[in-house]
Amino acid sequence: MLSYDVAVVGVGTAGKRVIEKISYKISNGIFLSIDDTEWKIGGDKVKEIKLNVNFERSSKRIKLEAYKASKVIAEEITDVKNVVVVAGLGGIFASSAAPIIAKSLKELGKRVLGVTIMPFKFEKSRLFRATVGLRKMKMACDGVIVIGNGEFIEKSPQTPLFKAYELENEWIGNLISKLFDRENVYGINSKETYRLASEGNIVVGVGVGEGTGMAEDAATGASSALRRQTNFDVKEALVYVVGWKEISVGDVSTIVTTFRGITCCEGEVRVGYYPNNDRSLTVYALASVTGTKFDEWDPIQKILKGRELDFDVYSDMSVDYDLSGIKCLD
Ligand SMILES: Nc1nc2c(ncn2[C@@H]2O[C@H](COP(=O)(O)OP(=O)(O)OP(=O)(O)O)[C@@H](O)[C@H]2O)c(=O)[nH]1
Ligand SMILES: [Mg+2]
Repeated sequence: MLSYDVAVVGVGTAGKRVIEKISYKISNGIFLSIDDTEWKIGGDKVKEIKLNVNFERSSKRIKLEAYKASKVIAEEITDVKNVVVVAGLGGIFASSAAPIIAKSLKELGKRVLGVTIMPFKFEKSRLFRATVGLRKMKMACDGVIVIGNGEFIEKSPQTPLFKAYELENEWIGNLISKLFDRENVYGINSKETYRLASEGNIVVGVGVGEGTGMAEDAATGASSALRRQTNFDVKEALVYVVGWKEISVGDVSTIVTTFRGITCCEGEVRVGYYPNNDRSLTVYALASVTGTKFDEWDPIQKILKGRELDFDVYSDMSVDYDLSGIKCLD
């Protein structure tokens, strides 16, 4: 019987788009998507579960259906210990469903890593819901990685939104595949990722470099993206360097020195290296920080310290459920 390293569950529209990318990049994984839209993911690697919430698309209804769906997911991934739940937060669907799915999978003994995508700052009506959703994900998961849509890429304002998403989804897919890459002898062990992600506030920065200054440029891009997401210095970081196979020891040293200089990181910086045939370098940095700018989108968090809004995820939920409303698309 085949055994898999990881199961990746994409929740909501953004989650569904990202899981499509990931399914082409990770060879030893199981892929599931939970959403309520009809479009079909390309390829045949992703099992799609469509939640039936069209008639009453409320947060409460989505949560109940998500709770039921988590039982279906559990059956699909019985032999897998590591689960990644990917969700774009801020809409109704994933902000409601993803914490429920993460929590029930964790209760079944899975090691759950959340990868949450935060809205652009201009999506004003979504910021509060996204941050509350993030808070729930932190409580539900063993660790959460936060990706800011605005900061993940140094995009030009002229870039069409769908292209920015496309590029970003490609990068998110690459990053997640590196987190579970067990073939590369210079890689970072996924246990390290879980450990760092469980430390509280983890943000991601990415930078790309080409040509002679590629190491410095890529490290500067990733570090500057991190700086924009927090007023605090980086405490500790995992740095994934992907690309140019002839990278030298000097380049790695440049990456670490540049990273430390810009992020003022005094703690450990661990570097994993993932060579390929590109003539460029991409640096993904996962950094642990004391606080992020996303915290400011949720002022209630400061007032209610420790007392949670609407966090009893199973309240009003009957455990005597009926799975017939859940449709798996083939
Ligand atoms: N990186 C990336 N972010 C996306 C994409 N689509 C949406 N987002 C972001 O993710 C957030 C949540 O959006 P959706 O995934 O569309 O929301 P949803 O969970 O499906 O919720 P509903 O709007 O209720 O359907 C948005 O605020 C966007 O910032 C995408 O393809 N890639
Ligand atoms: Mg949607």
